[in-house]
Amino acid sequence: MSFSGMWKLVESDKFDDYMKAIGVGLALRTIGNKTKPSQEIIIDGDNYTIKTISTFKNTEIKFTLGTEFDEKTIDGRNVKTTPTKDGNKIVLHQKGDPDSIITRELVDDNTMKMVLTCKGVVCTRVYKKE
Ligand code: DKA
Repeated sequence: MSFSGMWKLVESDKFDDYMKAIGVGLALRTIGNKTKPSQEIIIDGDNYTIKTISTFKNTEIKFTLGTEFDEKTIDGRNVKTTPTKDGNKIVLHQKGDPDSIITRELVDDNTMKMVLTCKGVVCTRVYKKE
């Protein structure tokens, strides 16, 4: 079982609330709610590359587990992110305005559950292997 590969969004719950919590305005939320991104995850030891591909924007983050990095989020915030691995979860602690935690959990070979939390809002997004 591995995070490596290409994933496609198939389900999303409370994403609008999450985007509100992180401060995304109505125009961008409307786009965000309609967009079904793909994510490509590439793993080399403790080094991860996550590419998010959508009709709205393509972004890429690169990090090493345990090492804080500067992340520019898809909505344009600059945050300091600490990536860790906890069993079958990759956890990104984003410190910024505001703080947020994003986890990706490998549920089975074909299913990755993403949980995004901010200010008490918990958003769940399910991705399937393409
Ligand atoms: C995802 O990869 C969601 C990532 C969070 C993006 C936050 C703001 C997006 C605004 C369009 O499934």
